[in-house]
Amino acid sequence: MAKSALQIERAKYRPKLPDVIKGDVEVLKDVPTESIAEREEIKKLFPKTSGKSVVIFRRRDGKTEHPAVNAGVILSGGQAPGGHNVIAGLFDGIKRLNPGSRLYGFRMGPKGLVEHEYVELTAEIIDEYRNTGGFDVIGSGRTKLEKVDQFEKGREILDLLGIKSLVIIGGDDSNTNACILAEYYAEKNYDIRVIGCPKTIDGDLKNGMIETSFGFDTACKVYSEVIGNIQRDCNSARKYWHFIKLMGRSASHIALECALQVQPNICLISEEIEAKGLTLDEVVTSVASVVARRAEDGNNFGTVLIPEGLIEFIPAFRDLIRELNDFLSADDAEFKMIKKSEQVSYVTAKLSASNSKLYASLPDTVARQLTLDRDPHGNVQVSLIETEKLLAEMVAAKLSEWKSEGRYGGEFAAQTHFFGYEGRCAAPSNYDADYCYSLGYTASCLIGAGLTGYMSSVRNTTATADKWIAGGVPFTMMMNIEHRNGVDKPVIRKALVDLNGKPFGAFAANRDSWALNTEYVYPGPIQYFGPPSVCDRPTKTLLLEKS
Ligand code: FBP
Repeated sequence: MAKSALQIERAKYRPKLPDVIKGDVEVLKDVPTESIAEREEIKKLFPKTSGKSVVIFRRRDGKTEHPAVNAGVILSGGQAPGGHNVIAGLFDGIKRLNPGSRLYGFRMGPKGLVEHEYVELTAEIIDEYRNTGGFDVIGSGRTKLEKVDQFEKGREILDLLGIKSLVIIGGDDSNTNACILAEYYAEKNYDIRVIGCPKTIDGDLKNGMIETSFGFDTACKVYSEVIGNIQRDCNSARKYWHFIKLMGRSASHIALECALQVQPNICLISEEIEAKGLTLDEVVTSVASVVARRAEDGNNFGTVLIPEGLIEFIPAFRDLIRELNDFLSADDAEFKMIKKSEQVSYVTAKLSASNSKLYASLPDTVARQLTLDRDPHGNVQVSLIETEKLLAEMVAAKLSEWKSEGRYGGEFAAQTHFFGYEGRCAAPSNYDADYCYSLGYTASCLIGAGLTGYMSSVRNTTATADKWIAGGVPFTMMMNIEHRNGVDKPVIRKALVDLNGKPFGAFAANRDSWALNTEYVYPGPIQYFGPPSVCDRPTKTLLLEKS
């Protein structure tokens, strides 16, 4: 396989590990935990896996004999930089437990487990993928593991391969399913344990025990580099407003982190828009007002960052989406029979009066995008909704209205962008390379300790890697009950942007100045070689949260 010069050098990088897991470990257990909400319901639903303690590993001198283990690994959901290093850390970790240990990768996500598609991951394969982006070593997929027959099909292959521990690398939904699987196998007394790893560029799988999900660091750095380049272009040509939508699904963490890195003129934060109960027209008016004020200074250019999930946070849209979700999950077959050209009017007629009015008022493209297939977890695929175009068009319309009233005298030309796939498979930054390798290695320690129902947890990551804390958090501790796909379900709670948190606070304190003055920062590309102050720097979000 041909390789770039950077790939060749980067393959030699040795990810840093926390000191505590460099040798043999002993397990320290804290007090029993409870779920974050709906405690009684969660306890009833997960009698075997709830109530466990948080565990922390401490270094133990000497070498304990450990039998060889066979482990399985699955990459689940969207790609995130560093996944290969999680697998490499897991591989090295189980080999350290016993060189006779073996690792099997299930292909193309949870589907590989159910359909018995797998590969043994040998040292040769692992070495090919160290420190690389992507999930291509085994592929990923969004099959939802939720049915007993899937669990049983999984058990067949796990038994056949002698696999006693399965590691599922995924986001909140995939780890929720990992919890359900762990509970099922424990309840059935099968000799199979399930461990999770926090993955997603969205940054929304975090809490007191999980500092960040892997991939967030690299993806934000890639987007910030490109936004910085656009800002330089825009400050050079001085003729375009760039509307930039950023991946991240519901939460605005990516948009906020990029804003902290590049200091754009505007960054919309969905969680704030929801808290203020703003309408779409109010959002458009706020953007148009900044455009108009900058035009007064002769600055007919600027940047607007838009979180992918914005539309779901505008209260009227949220109600509409909720009704659409329930309606589509109940009447999907009937809906699919309707001719494409008639779908919008069909849906309009089915909705309640207020939702129907809003739906009918939308441009046809956006109305259609709102009814596209949900993902297997019942979420709207927000990446398919072109909010950046919708906003750019609506701001243009508002400005021409103001122009005709003599309230605006500038020039407005918009460019739209959507950044998501550009960053999801980037070569991991040092932070992600180290964090991921440590998460995988920690997962091997959880396997060595015979634990199930835990997510691998590496903390204190703003310190140097030798001081990181490694351990495990019970899945159930992060759970609550939410309304999904028309029913109430136990799920790991998504972390949205905290409007009282320091990252949002730092943004809010500066945004008025960034709006009017041109204070762009140009972060430049990720650096893999050079001073640690540049190469090992975590995200601004994490630094502020830990400050
Ligand atoms: P995960 O939550 O599975 O990590 O996915 C992240 C993500 O990149 C979101 O930001 C985005 O909305 C979604 O995946 C897009 O997924 P797909 O490419 O499968 O449509």
